[in-house]
Amino acid sequence: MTITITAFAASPDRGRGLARDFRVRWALEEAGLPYEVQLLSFEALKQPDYLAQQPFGQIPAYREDGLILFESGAIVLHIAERHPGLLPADPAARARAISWLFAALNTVEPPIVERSMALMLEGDRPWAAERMAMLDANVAKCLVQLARHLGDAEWLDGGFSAADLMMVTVLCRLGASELLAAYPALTAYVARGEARPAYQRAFAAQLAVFEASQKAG
Ligand SMILES: N[C@@H](CCC(=O)N[C@@H](CS)C(=O)NCC(=O)O)C(=O)O
Repeated sequence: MTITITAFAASPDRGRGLARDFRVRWALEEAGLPYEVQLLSFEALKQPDYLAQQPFGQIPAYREDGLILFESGAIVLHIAERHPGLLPADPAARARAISWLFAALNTVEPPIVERSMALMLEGDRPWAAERMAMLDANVAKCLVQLARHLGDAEWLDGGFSAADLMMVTVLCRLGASELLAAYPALTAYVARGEARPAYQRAFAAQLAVFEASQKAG
């Protein structure tokens, strides 16, 4: 089986593990699957041959022999369902882990991304402070419930799963913000994810691409 994923040739996240190929790399590392990476420019993402793989012209896409997938969540779930270590064997626990995987993507990620975009693009607008207060509150609403659910458990539901992988990548988008720091249990949860050897390998691989792009100019 040959697996190829797509990633940015020069990632705007500067190799900090935020671009969404990272979560796929991490899942592949957890599953012990070797993979190749096709590096693409922003321009190449919008070309018809790539749109045939990823209809929105984004990274990541995933190719596994004849199969082509897109959407990082669907790709991580595909890997997790076929390889041990990312989903529990018990059907009920497996279904709960998948709920949390969707929660990371559909409930927690959107307000975090909306806030990041506002910080990046709207900080100089006259209404920025008022809007930021609302966006912070939306994120905090998720974090308070997530921290309540996690309590002093290590992972979201029993052992580490694809749900934790996804949730940690989503929370990482908050960086060192005070929003996350207000919840020591969540900060420790993210640190546990980041300490996993598979995370470290995925991070180093993504960073190496960015560093090479800088050297190449
Ligand atoms: N929902 C998609 C989002 C993919 C996505 O937003 N990718 C970004 C990088 S993290 C991208 O390719 N942006 C370039 C663009 O939209 O032109 C997924 O999870 O795979």
